[in-house]
Amino acid sequence: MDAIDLGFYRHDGHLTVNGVFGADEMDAVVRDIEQWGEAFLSRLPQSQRAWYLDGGVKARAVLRKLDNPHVHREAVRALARDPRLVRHVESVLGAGVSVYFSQIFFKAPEGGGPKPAHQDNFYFGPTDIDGVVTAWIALDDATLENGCLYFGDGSNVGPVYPHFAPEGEPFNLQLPAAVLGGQPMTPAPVKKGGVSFHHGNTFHQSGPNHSMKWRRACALHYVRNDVEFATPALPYDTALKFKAS
Ligand SMILES: O=C(O)CCC(=O)C(=O)O
Repeated sequence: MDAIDLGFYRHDGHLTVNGVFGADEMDAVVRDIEQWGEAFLSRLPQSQRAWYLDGGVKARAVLRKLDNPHVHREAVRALARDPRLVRHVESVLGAGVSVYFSQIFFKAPEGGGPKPAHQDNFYFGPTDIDGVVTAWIALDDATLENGCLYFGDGSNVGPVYPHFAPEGEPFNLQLPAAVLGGQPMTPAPVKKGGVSFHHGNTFHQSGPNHSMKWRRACALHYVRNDVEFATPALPYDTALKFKAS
């Protein structure tokens, strides 16, 4: 297996590696996540619906995301410690890495909503801005039509900017238009089983799903084992940190 192109990653702040996992492996994870999602949705209290449901799909209640699948599902822990993935993460961060936080992003067909531009390091507030990399695993093909990620090339070398949250959505922290103005955003389609890596400072966002197909992904937010989180913008439970190597 080829080594990750570190020069590209450090210059652009993101990198896509296709074929890390097989399509059949992704299907098995999707089946497991669907089961979990159904049970989760049936128990979801009214007070948490705004956080978890996709506001873009009006006809039915569908999940936008699930938090910390690495805590709840062995199938995701297996991905998190898989040497085919960890070797790439370690070549970016150095030896000894953990998953600090993880998310399943569902983005349902015909309306799954966009995710506004943000920097993961604003959410997490790490003691070393270069100590965090997100491995975004494509559980389906992610395309321009179904809402792939877009990245601000080179924004990884800039600062972490203040974010704002719209009224009633304290979880939806995002970069202000004044910061985003001069930053072109490059689409990054990924094949099912591929992984898109991004630096914690890299601006990124995703579009709405205009297609008839799901765009599901599992985001594993890795951190080098010596990094701590001094200024998190949301409450993260450090006890859930999972040592992958
Ligand atoms: O999948 C998405 O739409 C958003 C992903 C994201 O923000 C992340 O992985 O950090």
